[in-house]
Amino acid sequence: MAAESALSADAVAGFARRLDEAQLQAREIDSLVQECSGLALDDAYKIQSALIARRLSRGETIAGYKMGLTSKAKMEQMGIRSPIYGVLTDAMRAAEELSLRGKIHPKIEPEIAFRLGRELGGRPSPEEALAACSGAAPALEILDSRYRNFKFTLPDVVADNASSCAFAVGPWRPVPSMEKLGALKMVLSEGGVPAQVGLSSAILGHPAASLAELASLLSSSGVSLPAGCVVLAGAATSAIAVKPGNFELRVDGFEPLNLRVGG
Ligand code: OOG
Ligand code: MG
Repeated sequence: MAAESALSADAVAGFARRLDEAQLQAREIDSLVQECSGLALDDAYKIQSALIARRLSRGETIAGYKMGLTSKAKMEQMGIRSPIYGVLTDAMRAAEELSLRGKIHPKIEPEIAFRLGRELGGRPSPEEALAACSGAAPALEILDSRYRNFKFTLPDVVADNASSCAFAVGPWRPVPSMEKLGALKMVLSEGGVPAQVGLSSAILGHPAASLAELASLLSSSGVSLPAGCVVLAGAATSAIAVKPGNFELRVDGFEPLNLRVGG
C-alpha cells in the first residue's frame, strides 16, 4: 500500500480543498485512496496539515491535538489497527450546547483530555508526559467523517484530520496519579441512560501512554506540544451515532461533563 512517490504539492492542496469543502458543505465524498491507491501515510499527514492551514487562514486557531484509534473497541469498529492523530481548533470547541446543523453523520465517544502546563516534546515516557500536564478532564468527542458512509482506510482518515468535528471538555481538575488515571470507569449516557461503558485503561493501556505516543509521533515531524494545549487521548469505547438530546460523561473522581445536542 505504501507508495514510493510522494504526492505533488498541487495534489496535496487539491485533496485538502476537497476535504475542506466537503466539511463546509456537509457533503460526503469518495475515499481518496479509491482514486490514489498508493496514498502514503506521510502524504496523508501533509494533506491534513494543508487542511488545517485552510482553517487557520479563515481565522481559526489551534486548540490542541487528538489521538484516535487508541482503543481496541475503536480499532475494531473502524477496521484500522494503528493509532493516528489530528489537530483540534478553537472552532471545534463546544461549550454546553452543540448544534448538529452542518454535520454529515456525526458520532460521539467518551474520552479523557489533558491540558499541558508546559511544553512537551521528544519521546517522553507516560510518567514524563503526565508530569507536563496541569489538568485532566472528561471529554466528549464528536466525530464526523467526510467520507461516504463513514468508511475509510488509514491514509484517508489521517488526511481527513482523524474525523475531527467538535469536542467538549471539562470540568478540569488536577491530574490524578498514574495509578488512578489508569483505572477510571467511564460512562457515557444519552438521555440519562448509559449507552457506553469503558475503562481508561482501554486507551492505549493508559491515557498517559496515548499522550506520550502523541508527543513521539509529533516529534518525528519536529513539532512539540505547546503549554496550554488540550489533548484528547482517544475514545475508551466505540462511538455511537449522535442525535439531538442530552449526553453526559461520568468519569470516576471527576465532575460529570454534560452536553446538550440540538438539531
Ligand atoms: C477516527 C477517529 C478515531 C478515537 O478516539 O478513536 C478517534 C474515526 O473513528 O472516525 O477519534
Ligand atoms: Mg476520538
